[in-house]
Amino acid sequence: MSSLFVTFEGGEGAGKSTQIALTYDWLLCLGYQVITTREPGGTELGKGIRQLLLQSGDAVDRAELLLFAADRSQHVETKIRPRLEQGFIVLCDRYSDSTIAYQHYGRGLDLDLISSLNSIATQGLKPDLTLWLDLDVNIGLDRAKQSSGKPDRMERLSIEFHQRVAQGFRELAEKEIDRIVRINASENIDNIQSQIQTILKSHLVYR
Ligand code: Z5A
Repeated sequence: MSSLFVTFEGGEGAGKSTQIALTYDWLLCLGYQVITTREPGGTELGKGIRQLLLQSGDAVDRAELLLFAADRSQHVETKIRPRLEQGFIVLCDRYSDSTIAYQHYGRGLDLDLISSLNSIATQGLKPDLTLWLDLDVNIGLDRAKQSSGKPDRMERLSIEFHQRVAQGFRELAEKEIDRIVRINASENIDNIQSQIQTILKSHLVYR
């Protein structure tokens, strides 16, 4: 059985975790070997980095960028790549597109710098498929607030910041049409899952 690396991207509260869990159950029922993971926080080291990133308030923009890169580096080398080599389907909640959307479009850090760090951290590992859950920023932030209660450090940023992030995902999807597929995330949970299964079926069949 061949491996597949699928990333889920989008703004806050877009429904990534919900859809990853449903996709995992569906693929397991079909008999695939599958794991779910996330960034930041997909490894033991990453859990500590996630805590630093989302709960402490004092990382400057470049420190934040380096922490995301450190998390990804550990994640790719110790978890994602080994599972892919074993033939697993890896479903990952956020990956390098998030760094471009949040740290470049959102924070305004230099794109070349981010691309270099992404290359170092991923060692060239790109997703086979990226599902971009596209949802109005206000709806997503409301959902995230309702589900998590206290907003984390990123959720507390201005609406303008989150609008720039959304623009980042739009532009990335326009540039990488072969990899990034837009999902209409304003539909209900079942309809979104059907969209995802339809797209994934073609990838599973043609690999
Ligand atoms: N970040 C970064 O800046 N740079 C990077 O390189 C990386 C990340 C990798 C990670 O936070 C933060 O790090 C993130 C980007 C930044 N910024 N923030 N905040 P996280 O992992 O804690 O948060 P998240 O990725 O944004 O996930 P989330 O807020 O938990 O949202 P979600 O996973 O997309 O949504 P959900 O949990 O599935 O759903 C949210 C709620 O909506 C929940 O109550 C659901 O039941 C409900 N829901 C889901 N789908 C629907 C539909 N279709 N209709 C109605 N309600 C729904």
